[in-house]
Amino acid sequence: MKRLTWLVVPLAALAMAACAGGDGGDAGDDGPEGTELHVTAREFAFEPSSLSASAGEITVQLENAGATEHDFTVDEANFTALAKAAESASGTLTLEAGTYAFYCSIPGHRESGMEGTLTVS
Ligand SMILES: [Cu+2]
Repeated sequence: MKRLTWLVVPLAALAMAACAGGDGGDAGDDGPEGTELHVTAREFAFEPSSLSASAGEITVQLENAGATEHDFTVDEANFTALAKAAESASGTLTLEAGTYAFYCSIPGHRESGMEGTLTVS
């Protein structure tokens, strides 16, 4: 009897540890992390110009591949991430489901083509 107990207890502990690990992984996937978007800016366009994200926290990684500074602006979130030439910037904004315009707010850039659409669902 004693031998059986020694065997069963460690097995039960292992099984519980495996379960806990699985649950933790699921929680992470479901989402407090939110969406991470990677966008490249140059004269005068964003790549890609069409983005999609899950509602909630959205992290924007802006890479400026251009020769002058550019930013990534979403008016509804009061958000701007500004990157100098050949540098990058990041920031986090929160959005509900909907369709939003993003653009570069440097004068003249949006008019030259630096705008796109962010779809949040
Ligand atoms: Cu720009």
